[in-house]
Amino acid sequence: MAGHFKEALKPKGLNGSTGGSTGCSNHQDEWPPAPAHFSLEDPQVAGFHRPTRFEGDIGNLEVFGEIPKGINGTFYRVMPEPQFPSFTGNDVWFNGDGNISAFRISNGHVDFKQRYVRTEKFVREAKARRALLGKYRNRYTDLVDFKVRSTANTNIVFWNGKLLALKEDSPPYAMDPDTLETLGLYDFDGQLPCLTFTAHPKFDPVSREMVCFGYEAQGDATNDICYYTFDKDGKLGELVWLVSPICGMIHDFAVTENYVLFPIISLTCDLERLKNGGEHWQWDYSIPMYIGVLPRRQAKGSDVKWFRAPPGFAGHTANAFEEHGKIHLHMTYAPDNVFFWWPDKNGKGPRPGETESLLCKFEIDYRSDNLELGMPEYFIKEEETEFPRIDDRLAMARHSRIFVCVMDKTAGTDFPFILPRMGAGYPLFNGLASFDVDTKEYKKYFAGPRKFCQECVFVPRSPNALEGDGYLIALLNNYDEMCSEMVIMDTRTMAQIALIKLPVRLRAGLHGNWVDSSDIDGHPQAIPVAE
Ligand code: V55
Ligand code: FE
Repeated sequence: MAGHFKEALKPKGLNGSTGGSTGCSNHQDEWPPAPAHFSLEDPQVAGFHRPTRFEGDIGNLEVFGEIPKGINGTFYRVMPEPQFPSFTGNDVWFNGDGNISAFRISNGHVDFKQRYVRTEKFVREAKARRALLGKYRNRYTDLVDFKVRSTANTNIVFWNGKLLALKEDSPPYAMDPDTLETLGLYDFDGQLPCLTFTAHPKFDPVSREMVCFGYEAQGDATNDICYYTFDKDGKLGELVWLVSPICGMIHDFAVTENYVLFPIISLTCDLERLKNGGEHWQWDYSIPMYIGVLPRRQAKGSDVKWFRAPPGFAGHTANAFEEHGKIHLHMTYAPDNVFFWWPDKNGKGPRPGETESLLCKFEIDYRSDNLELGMPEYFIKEEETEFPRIDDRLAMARHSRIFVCVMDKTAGTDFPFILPRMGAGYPLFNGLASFDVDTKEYKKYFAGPRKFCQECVFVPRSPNALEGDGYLIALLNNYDEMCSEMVIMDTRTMAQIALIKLPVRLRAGLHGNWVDSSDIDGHPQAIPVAE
């Protein structure tokens, strides 16, 4: 499996190494030296992004304002935070080790706990006291053979009494939801049908199924997509193998009552490039934005239809549902490559932060022979929005409210103050917004002039509250204090009702989820669709 690029780098006798046994000579002098420190020059690990690598418990966080007594549950979130400095020179922020935060809220109090996921990478590197895993999703740049390369750094979801820490290139890692102890790699009791598991599984609030997929599902650079589901008892349900038109990144997806949708990002992978030590992804301006649509139940791989939208970046999905015979897909879409650090084959791409993700709607008729979707309808045009969330009780059904991170450049952010303090800082948002797709009401919350905002989670005011009536919880980066805060807002007003101060800095995270103590299986019950 190891390529010549890796063989040339591989030393013998490294702690925990399974390499060296292949009979290659000792290339100790070619061993990439382990940087002793996180470089002060590298923006990926500077300022607010400097890893603290904190693990521990802090009880009774300081609460300013009042947390409603009705909020009872845990906010879990994950951030990539490298345990050791990379030896690859330009590590991307997506490649750090997954560090899981849990904020347990009850009776107006917040207890905080944080633990790294004990991935194979984390454990072997801790033992070696240095980085061993090389570039993002390029095993040929590793210093040892890893069975699983997961960094477990993208999402943390509740399933069957466990937390699953997710990276889309690998199976999940399971964790104890109370202690955050890593239980180990999780293959669903031997049922996992392929090599990968998405970082964005969807939870059906009616059937209680988890709807999943993996891409590059038969290994690096393969075009195979595996669509699969687990029922509420943890048993494998649907299982369909499909072939993608390109080996592109499928980061998020969407599910309706009867369909599964796979939007493909125009970043493609090439095995030769990997073997030569290159990047996993390269942008391709010639590729349309594909959206694969597959019937959700009892489908064959050949039932998939690949719809095409104009070239653009498929961001996160808010939700999808069916109405009047059409599939409505609400997601973010950007005109250019949001992941600018993976440019095209000529090095062409937008400058950092130049292209903006916008919330929009695609309407798709699965039965149509016309596969060209045309431009989506934009919901909000005036400013960048990403990390859309809905009231999860309406997942796969008709929702009206979308909660989203927003960058309102006119809101009063003190950019000259923040920019030198933030380190590599994408994505950047200075507030949250609520958008109603029916009334078009757009209400914003601004975090403050020296704060940025991370993805939110929605907490219903009560189990049978109306759609979207409740609270939002999100982390803020406070650049005055170089510390993190957690904000709780009321969705009726989009105003802050409590601010919880952390004595530590939590870097940019990816995704998180709310587990309410009233949930029977970690997920909310469906509520009737509003008229
Ligand atoms: C994303 C994040 C990832 C990744 C692929 O936000 C896509 C998108 C944190 O890792 O590996
Ligand atoms: Fe994501």
